This record gives sequence, C-alpha cells and structure tokens, in this order.
Amino acid sequence: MAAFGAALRASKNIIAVCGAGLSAASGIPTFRGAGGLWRKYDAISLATPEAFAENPSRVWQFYHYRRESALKAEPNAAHYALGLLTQSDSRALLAPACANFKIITQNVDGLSPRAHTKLPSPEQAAASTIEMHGRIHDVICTSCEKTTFDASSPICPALAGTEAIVATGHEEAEPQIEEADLPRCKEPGCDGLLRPGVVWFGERPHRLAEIDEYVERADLCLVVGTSSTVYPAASYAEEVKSHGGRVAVFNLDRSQGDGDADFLFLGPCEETLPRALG
Ligand code: BJW
Ligand code: ZN
Repeated sequence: MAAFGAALRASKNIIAVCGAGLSAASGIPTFRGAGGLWRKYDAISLATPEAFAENPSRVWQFYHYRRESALKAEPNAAHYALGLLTQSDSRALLAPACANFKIITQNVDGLSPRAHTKLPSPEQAAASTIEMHGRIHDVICTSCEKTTFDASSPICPALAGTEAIVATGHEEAEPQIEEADLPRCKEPGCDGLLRPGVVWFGERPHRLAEIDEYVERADLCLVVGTSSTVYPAASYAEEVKSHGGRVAVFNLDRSQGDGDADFLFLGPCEETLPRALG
C-alpha cells in the first residue's frame, strides 16, 4: 500500500481501465462468471450483431432489462474513489504530480460520469470518462444511422414489464415482439429499427485514437474490475508496462490482466480502491 501511494504521488499521467466489476456493487451483473446469465442465455452471446440480426426481440428484451437496471443503480464507493482523481482539488492532494487522469471504461451503464456530476450532460460525461463500448441509453437507427440519447422507461410499450421475466425454462414463455413494435426511429420519414448504442464484438470501439494517446503517455495504469479478456482494452496495461509505466490491478480474483502487475489489490474494488486512493 505504501509503495502504491508513492507511485500514485509520483505519476504524471494516470489512466484507469475499468470493467464490469467496478459496477458490481451497484447491482449491475458482470458478463463472465456467475453474473453472466440472463434468463437462460449467456450475456456474451447476446452482445453480438449476429444475435440482434437473428432475434432483435430477444436482444431488445435483454437490453431493456439492463437499461432499467442502470436507471435504478447508483454509483458505488469505487466510482467515487476514482472520481476523486477527476477533480483537480482532490487530485492535487492524492496525486500532486498528475497532470492528466482519464477513466477509460468498458462499462455502458453511465455510473462513472454520474459519480463526478449528478446529471452529466453528454459533454461533461465525455470529458471525465471515455465510454469505449458506448452507452446503454443511446440508440442507433439501423436505417439512417443516427445516434440519440434516450433514457425513457420503458423505451417502447411492447417492452414494458418484460424486465420482470428473469428465468424461463420454456422457449414459448419468452414474448416474441414484432419488429414493428420494437423501438423505432423518430426522425421524420425514417421509422427504422433502433438498436442499442453499444459496441458489439467485431465493431469499432469509440474514441480509439484518443485512448491510444492516453495509453502511450501513461506512467500509471489502474486496472479495475475487468477480466482483461476483451480487446483492445485487454492490451492497455501491457502497453503501459512495455514503455516503463506501472500497473495496479484491482480485482475480486486473479485475472488475465495481473501477470505484469506491480501492485495487486485482491478483493472487492469498492473496498480496495477507496483504501488505496484514500
Ligand atoms: C470484481 C468485482 C468487484 C467482479 N470488485 N472486481 C485481439 C486478439 C483477439 C481478439 C481480438 C483482438 N482484437 C479484437 C478482437 C476481437 C474482439 C475480442 O476481444 N474478442 C475476445 C473474445 C478475444 N474485440 C472486439 O471485437 C472489439 N472490437 C475491436 O477490437 O474492433 C477493432 C476494429 C477496428 C476498426 C474497425 C472495426 C473493428 C469490440 C469488443 C466489444 C465488446 N462488447 C461487450 C458488450 C458491450 C455492450 C454491452 O454492455 O452489452 O463489452 S462484450 C463484454 O465484455 C462487454 C464488456 O465491456 C467486455 C469486457 O468485460 P469485462 O468488463 O471485463 O467484464 P467481465 O464480466 O468479463 O469481468 C468482470 C471482472 O470483474 C472479473 O474479472 C471479476 O473477477 C471482477 N469483479 N466483482 C472487483 N466487486
Ligand atoms: Zn432513422
């Protein structure tokens, strides 16, 4: 802990690469391991363009459930601990040499920006946090490709109440919603099918050029609550290490990311991060 404190105080450019474990204490399930089942489906198998093309009704029910959970969730102590590094006054005390700090999160729940500002505008959210896998309350039109922020609950009448169906052993128990009744684009004359505004496998994550700049100059990388199995995020700690920076991993368990870690904080990050940054 003392050595980590010294590294924190000496670092000039710090990044935090975050994953689902950061929001676990806020009640948001992780993707892999025990939290990764929705109804009887593996969450990872639903987060693909192929799953959406094959069964948009099922994929929309999955995202509707997660949109509703994210609306009810509150940031936890780990989000607030990272938030201290985004504010210049608290950062001056914790990491006085640090000129730049950026949260690079794979999470789509919007909880990191909310820990820094109560109701952040998209500009305020983007300034404090790079949400590289998109935002769960954004929608993208599959026809005109326009992205819109829409946190309405429910997003359309047909999805109302489907979030309460948590487990079905029978295929027929799953509502089959017609495409015409799924969320549709409101742009005049469009009416295209909307999709969730998140980044699925095979799609390009957001703000990659900006992320690369932060990773290239980082001298300390905090890896928080991620299994480090999804690229490109999984490569950032190694990149920081390869140019002489240091890596601190905060995870409940051992993970793929911790082989090169200089500092390893095992346990719930909502406990270890406030202690390490306190
Ligand atoms: C706690 C805790 C507590 C629990 N405290 N810890 C190079 C090599 C091989 C493959 C690739 C490669 N480059 C690209 C690929 C392909 C692919 C990929 O990585 N595949 C892998 C399976 C190998 N990557 C992509 O396709 C990416 N796109 C891309 O690279 O594009 C390039 C491109 C360029 C130009 C043009 C076009 C393309 C896109 C990846 C998108 C991932 N999408 C998802 C869904 C997002 C939407 C949604 O939310 O629904 O992102 S999948 C899912 O995994 C989600 C997550 O953000 C992501 C990572 O998961 P995460 O956050 O690590 O969660 P878990 O559950 O895995 O881990 C939780 C951890 O927390 C665990 O370790 C727990 O122990 C811990 N934990 N409680 C502390 N309280
Ligand atoms: Zn449209």
